[in-house]
Amino acid sequence: MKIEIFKADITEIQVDAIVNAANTSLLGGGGVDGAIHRKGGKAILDDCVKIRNKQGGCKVGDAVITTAGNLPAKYVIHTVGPVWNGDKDEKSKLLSDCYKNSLELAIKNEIKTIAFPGISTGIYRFPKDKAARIAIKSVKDFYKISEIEKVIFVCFDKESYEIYQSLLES
Ligand code: AR6
Repeated sequence: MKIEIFKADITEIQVDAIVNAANTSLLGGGGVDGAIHRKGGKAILDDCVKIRNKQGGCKVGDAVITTAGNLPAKYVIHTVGPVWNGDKDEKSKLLSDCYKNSLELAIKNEIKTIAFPGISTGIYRFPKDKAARIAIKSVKDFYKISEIEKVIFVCFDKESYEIYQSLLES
């Protein structure tokens, strides 16, 4: 498995699956979620509604998969990160679950290349440095990671990009 870091807009990345930092309703929102639904079009929301009707949304730490609609990726994996409130252990475990459950779903769908945004590091206020450490460790330690060819950490801002760069270099 190869790890890459991009400073980019995740909606423009051509991989088998991009991951969305969604909320439990799966009905869209701001941040990266808003961008994915806006650019991907209605097909993504239609799939989300079907999932809601079947299982009633998505729990924090869980992941679901939909079409990527008009985006260059084939699928969107929607995961729901925790809202940071300073309760380190519980929130860190839930954030790690987001990465693990997204990868599990990727493997089930024969996805070989996957791009993650910094889940929870925007509106949900998870500290960027802590979140990046959890993201990298969760991916590297994932028990079936050899089945994935490439993981891209997509950073939207320079600060996040530099954090990932220094963590991956060390
Ligand atoms: N490409 C890549 N990264 C992005 C993009 C983009 N186009 N846009 C934002 N980011 P956030 P959260 C980065 O707030 O904290 C929504 O309303 C952003 O800089 O999107 O998990 C949902 O519906 C940040 O580093 O997600 C939920 O209600 C990271 O993506 C809530 O926000 C995550 O920021 C989820 O909050």
